[in-house]
Amino acid sequence: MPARPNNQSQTIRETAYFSIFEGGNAKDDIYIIGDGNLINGGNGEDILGATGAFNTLNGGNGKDDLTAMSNQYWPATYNSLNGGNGNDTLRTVGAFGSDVYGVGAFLSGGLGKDQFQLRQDSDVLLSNTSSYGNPTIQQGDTIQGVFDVITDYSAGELIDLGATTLRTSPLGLTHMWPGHSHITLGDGEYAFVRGNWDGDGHFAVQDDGADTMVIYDLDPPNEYYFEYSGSVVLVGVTDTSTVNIGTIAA
Ligand SMILES: [Ca+2]
Ligand SMILES: [Ca+2]
Ligand SMILES: [Ca+2]
Ligand SMILES: [Ca+2]
Repeated sequence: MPARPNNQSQTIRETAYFSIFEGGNAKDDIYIIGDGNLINGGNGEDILGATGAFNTLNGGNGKDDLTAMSNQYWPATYNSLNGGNGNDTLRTVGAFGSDVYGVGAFLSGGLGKDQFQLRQDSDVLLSNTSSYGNPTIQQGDTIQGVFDVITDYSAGELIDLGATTLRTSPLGLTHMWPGHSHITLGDGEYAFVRGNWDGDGHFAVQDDGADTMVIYDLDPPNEYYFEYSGSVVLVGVTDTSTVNIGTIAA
């Protein structure tokens, strides 16, 4: 693409594939629909967004706002959001159909005190046959869904899930058929599950696992026979008392 003045703000709205978009030193506002793009905000407080798959958004220096979002035609999967230096906000929005699994977005806040606003809805289920008949999630179960993944969560960083009630009772399961049990949460509830993430769309429940998953639910109760949920893996986090679930100020 043509060189642009480095110190002038840019607003870019394009559909593109495997293209590179370079922000300059000023505040850039770039939103791309498509796959495989690289968007670099550079210095300044940038607003970067993508719809599609395998896009990489780098906020660079400054307090940036990065979003990966699905729309009605394009799911947003396997995008990477990297805040870089500064206190950044990383966001995801998406809805996925049944039996779809993988990664929504890889989220890395980088240096600074970053915050995360996640609004995913996917078919989060227990995928192993041993789950059938279990009253709740237990060691040895495997969770499958479209997960967001925070790769560098630091203690105290705010995660806004649109659900603020920690579920204290065991998670419920709705048994559809053997090997297909849905995790059920109440409206506005979230819960922690310890285990090991496989690098994609599976999470093995294990009491002494290396990672933590947070499952959350915004759905109105009883609207469907089963409910979808959001889920985020906190890589390398095992002490849930360090996880700050709350609401980002408007
Ligand atoms: Ca910039
Ligand atoms: Ca920036
Ligand atoms: Ca930044
Ligand atoms: Ca940062």
